Amino acid sequence: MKKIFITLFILLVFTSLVACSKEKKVNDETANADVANERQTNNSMEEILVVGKTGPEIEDFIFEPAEINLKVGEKVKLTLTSDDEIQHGLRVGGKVIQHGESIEISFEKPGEYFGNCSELCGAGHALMALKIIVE
Ligand SMILES: [Cu+2]
Repeated sequence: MKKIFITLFILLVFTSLVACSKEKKVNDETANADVANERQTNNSMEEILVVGKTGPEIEDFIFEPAEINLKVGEKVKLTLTSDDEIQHGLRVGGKVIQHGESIEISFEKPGEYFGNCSELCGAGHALMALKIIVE
């Protein structure tokens, strides 16, 4: 029984460290993000639906897509959605959006940027990451 608690504690510490290290990689200075209402539309801008998902296993906690490829300066609209009863949030580019909200985002420098879930949604919460590769 004691081993189970020790194992769970180590797992909790590990997942927290993973989440913290991913958060630090977000470069707020190069991200140009504007939170926009979902009802606002811009026909010339691609909209990417980011779906928050959970499941019985820790690795089932994901954003879909988990990876987005952008060109330097390319502006896209990310909209967060989920069928889960529990709330997710998406923290990206120094901003946070909730279910049904959108953010317009672009990056001025190539690199890898990370978003993560901003709502404590369950056991795999810390592993929910959105990777944005800018070339
Ligand atoms: Cu979460």
